[in-house]
Amino acid sequence: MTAQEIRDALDSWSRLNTANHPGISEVQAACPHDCPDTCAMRVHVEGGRVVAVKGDPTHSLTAGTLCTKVSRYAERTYHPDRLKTPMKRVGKKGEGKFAAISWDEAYDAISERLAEIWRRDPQAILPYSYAGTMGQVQGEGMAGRFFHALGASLLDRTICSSAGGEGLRLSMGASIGMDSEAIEGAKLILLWGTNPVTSHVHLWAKIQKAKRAGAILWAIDPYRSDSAERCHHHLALRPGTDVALAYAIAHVLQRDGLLDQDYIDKYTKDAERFLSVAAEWSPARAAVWCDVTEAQIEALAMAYGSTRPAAIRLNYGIQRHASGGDAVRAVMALPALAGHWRDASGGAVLSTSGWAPRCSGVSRPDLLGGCTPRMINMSTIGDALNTGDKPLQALLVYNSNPVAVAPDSSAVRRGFAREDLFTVVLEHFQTDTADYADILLPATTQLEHFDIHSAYGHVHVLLNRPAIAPLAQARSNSRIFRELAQRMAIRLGNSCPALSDPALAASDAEIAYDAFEWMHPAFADEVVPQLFAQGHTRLNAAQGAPFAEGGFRTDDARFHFADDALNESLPKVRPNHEDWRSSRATRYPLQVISPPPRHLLNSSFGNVASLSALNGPPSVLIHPHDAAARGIVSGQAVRVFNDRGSHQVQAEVSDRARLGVVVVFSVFWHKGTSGGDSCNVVTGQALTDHGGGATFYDCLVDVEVVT
Ligand SMILES: Nc1nc2c(c(=O)[nH]1)N[C@H]1C(S)=C(S)[C@@H](COP(=O)(O)OP(=O)(O)OC[C@H]3O[C@@H](n4cnc5c(=O)[nH]c(N)nc54)[C@H](O)[C@@H]3O)O[C@H]1N2
Ligand SMILES: Nc1nc2c(c(=O)[nH]1)N[C@H]1C(S)=C(S)[C@@H](COP(=O)(O)OP(=O)(O)OC[C@H]3O[C@@H](n4cnc5c(=O)[nH]c(N)nc54)[C@H](O)[C@@H]3O)O[C@H]1N2
Ligand SMILES: [Mo]
Repeated sequence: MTAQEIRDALDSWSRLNTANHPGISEVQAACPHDCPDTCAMRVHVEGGRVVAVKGDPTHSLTAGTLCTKVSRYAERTYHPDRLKTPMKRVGKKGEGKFAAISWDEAYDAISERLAEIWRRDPQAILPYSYAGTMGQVQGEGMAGRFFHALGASLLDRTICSSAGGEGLRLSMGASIGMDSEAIEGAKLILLWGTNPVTSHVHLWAKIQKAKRAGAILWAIDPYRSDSAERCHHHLALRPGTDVALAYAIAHVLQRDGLLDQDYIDKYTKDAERFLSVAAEWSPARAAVWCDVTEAQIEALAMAYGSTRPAAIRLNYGIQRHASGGDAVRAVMALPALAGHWRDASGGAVLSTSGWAPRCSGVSRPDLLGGCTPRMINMSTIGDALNTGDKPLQALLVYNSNPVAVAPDSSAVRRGFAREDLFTVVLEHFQTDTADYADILLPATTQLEHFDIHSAYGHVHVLLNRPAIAPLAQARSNSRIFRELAQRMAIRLGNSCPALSDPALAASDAEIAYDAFEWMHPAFADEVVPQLFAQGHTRLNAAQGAPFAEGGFRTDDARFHFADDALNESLPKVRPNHEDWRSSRATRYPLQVISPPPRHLLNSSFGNVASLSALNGPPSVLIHPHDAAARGIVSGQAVRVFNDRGSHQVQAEVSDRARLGVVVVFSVFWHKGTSGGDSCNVVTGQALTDHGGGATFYDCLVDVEVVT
């Protein structure tokens, strides 16, 4: 298709057209959530109202079914608590008392205050956003243009995947890996720091297919997750010790002659340096470090060195610790040593996002006009709001709920409570963060706006056509930032000419066009026509065994075991920030991890009643010995606490938790818990080794009965 044909097709997809279809109609959509599956959806509309949201049977991963959460998307959309009008704060910060105002009043109030702050210092303004929607249009498409035109401080979006992303960049050159769907042909599958039954549920169907065909499944996870429970083997290592385990596997491969020397010589760089460190990490030594048995490591390494095809599915759970980036580098090294990249169903994958030819220019960094604003790490927003000699004065939050999801909630709340901070929140609901807004704006959901998506757990691109008109007075993020740009341009005039750039008036379809390199080979042949014909398409990428002959995105196309630009060029075994053998552990002897429960999506479904019923109340899994030592029995109310805070939950005594490690599920809204504090009151703001990532699962606590 020509560029003009693509633009026209996007324009047509961006329009609501159910009005043309009397009676029941089916609208093609994409799931917006932050999940590797990025499902294709069919939205059933009857008389202008959505009656059902279903999985698209023609999309290979979605295969006609949605997860329980998103099949309730209509319930979430029509929820009585949806924000209906713009509102301004009338109570104290955090109290959550608001009065309705008109859109004009809201824009006036925001533009007046932002202009005043901007005149003193544009960098006193900060966007705060993450992946409430992963769409290119409602994500940074227009919002990024707005903040770049203003020259606002930049947000380093580190809260989820930046350590792993940097680990991939250092070793593979980009966020690429095997096609996750090819896992169904593997004979050995390592689920390493991932719980697909919960957090990547459509992949589970592929894994089951492999299992039925004889594949052996290993889970490498500190607790017996729903996925680990269904594996043949489970290695319950201490959180944050994966680098040592990977070195020990490499140790056995080398010791037992299981290396693919031909692959190493032709397609990798610095393997001998990696292997010389591995030589020091015998299974016996790693067993002590990881707190597992030597026999388990030997068995895992032997299986890995002698089974083909062998696939490793990692996910971001592995990298929320001090060594998160190095854990990813060390695990990705294993298929390069054993030559598993030669097989279409072998290799490893953390993210597939780099296969999609996305344009980073969609948010128009060129509008900065050459200036380089400071970068603020979203994972330390607590510190950023409370310290520093040039304090932030304005925060615009969209697609995120930082008061609940960012680490060290007490610091975050203290920052948000600052009387001199001007906070605007774009939301569907009055979340914990919305409670602190000065101006709260009602945003549209995926059923009410247009978007285009690529994915991080498969290699498809998907369209989302709006199914219904915006509810009440909701407006899409893109529209809100477009309109705010106009207001700001009037106020600031010639002092901020970038606000009058045509990029800030672009339609949603034009933003979608700008989001991808449409002439890239990944879009060749029938890929683009198919996108517009059925609403989703598989890219020409990651076919077969993409790294069978190198082809990594590093400068020399080889896999890199080391990087000499770093202080520590090889992956390093280091203790956690909050190490279980440290003096801090005498006060707080238990490690805590806080992975997602099945029926929450970060904090996004925190208020959907039918899902809350399925999740049950916030709980902690604690090993019977750790429970007995504290006089804890199942069903009791307990406190999970440290010097940063205390989170009240219900105890579930179970050997699904290993000794010394408790599991609290997250992220519940603070105000949805019995004590008013959710799990991030205990997590800290220390960062990962690479990528400045959050270290949610690197945390020491103790647990006691609530008396
Ligand atoms: N239902 C549901 N699905 C989701 C989400 C959700 O909230 N709910 N969140 C989505 C998002 S944003 C993301 S990033 C992905 C996350 O997807 P995953 O990374 O799969 O999710 P997590 O549950 O964070 O981590 C997976 C597993 O890693 C384990 N783990 C923790 N620490 C370690 C460690 O040090 N080493 C090893 N080997 N394992 C460890 C945890 O116990 C957990 O079982 O899921 C997405 N999908
Ligand atoms: N303790 C602990 N904390 C964690 C994690 C953990 O495992 N443990 N996981 C971390 C991870 S992996 C992640 S990714 C982060 C996630 O953190 P966030 O990205 O903040 O995700 P959500 O909590 O789902 O909040 C997204 C918000 O965006 C809103 N939203 C959705 N669509 C739109 C839209 O179109 N417009 C607007 N304006 N708003 C919209 C939703 O209503 C929701 O309130 O949390 C992190 N926090
Ligand atoms: Mo995430």
